[in-house]
Amino acid sequence: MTVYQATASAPVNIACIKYWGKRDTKLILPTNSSLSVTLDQDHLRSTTTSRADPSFTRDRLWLNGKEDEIKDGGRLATCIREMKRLRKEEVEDKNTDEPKLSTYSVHICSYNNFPTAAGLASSASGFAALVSSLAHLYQLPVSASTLSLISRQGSGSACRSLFGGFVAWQMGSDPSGSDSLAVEVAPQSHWPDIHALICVVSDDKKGTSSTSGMQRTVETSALLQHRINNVVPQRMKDIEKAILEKDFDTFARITMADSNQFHAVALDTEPPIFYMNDVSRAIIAVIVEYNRLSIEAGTGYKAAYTYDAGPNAVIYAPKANIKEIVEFIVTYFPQEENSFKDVFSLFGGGRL
Ligand code: 2P0
Repeated sequence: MTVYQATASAPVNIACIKYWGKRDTKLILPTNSSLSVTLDQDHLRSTTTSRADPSFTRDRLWLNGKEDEIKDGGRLATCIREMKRLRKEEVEDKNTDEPKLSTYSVHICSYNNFPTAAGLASSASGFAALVSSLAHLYQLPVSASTLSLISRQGSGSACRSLFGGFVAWQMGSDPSGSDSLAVEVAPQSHWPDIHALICVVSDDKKGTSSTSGMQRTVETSALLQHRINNVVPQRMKDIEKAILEKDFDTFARITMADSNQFHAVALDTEPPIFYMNDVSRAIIAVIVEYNRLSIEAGTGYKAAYTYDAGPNAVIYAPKANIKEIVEFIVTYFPQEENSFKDVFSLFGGGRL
């Protein structure tokens, strides 16, 4: 008997230009393009195994060993349905000898190998790994950008985790979502000197989920309209150029400015949303001072901070600066309650 089973994994990504707001909540079409760095480390990944079998009576999913409901019309159901559609159209309709896997139910098991204490969003790596494993199972002859159209419908940021290195999610303009997809800006090998340091400030569950928070921002923030119309389009061009030219000063300036503006639009939401805490803000002050001293000495920017929908800092820096940054962070923020729980070094480094 043939066993139809495949395993794939996908890493976490951290945005430099933030996605915040949808113009279509069902198809998950964003109000602006975004750009991220995929953290290429073995210990921050989701790994998913999918199996199709004619004896299965319904689609089922287990997350970290616990069964999760696949709600009708929900994001998981949409991704599975769309992958089965691709299997039928791209494989079974073209070669009628192929087994009709699109008609079988699937069982899916997914694990995150990073501690939930890291406070990192798992939906991006999770949906990217799910779509990758089904693509292997179904032997789909399609590109990562095509798969990104489907992982996007699981979680917006998941479309960017299908590529390594520097990745853009082009917002697109078609109401069907057919051009809202991820593309590679540059592979990690283009600029391997950039490292990322994750400083876990708090592992508390965040108060406002990204999904509901961003739609409140769309509905109530005037500043968001300025951001999506007048700011992000130019920033996308400028940061792509900076990445291609390995211009760290520009990369750092844009990354920090976009983190600041994302948190400003969160604050401009009614009622306001606060994701950073006092420790987050103190880390910003330290990085700003570190850069100021370096700029005054004529050596340019040394590090860039960015914060997602939570208080944890991600610091991008050239490899040569990482040791120094870790040293002063540990000095300023000794490991204690309400301070760092952990510091991770990514892009070749491991846990410090
Ligand atoms: C990002 N975030 O670009 C931004 C920055 C959070 C802050 O993508 O509703 O979990 O599943 O599409 O992808 C978080 O949004 O939201 C996010 P859904 P998602 O990384």
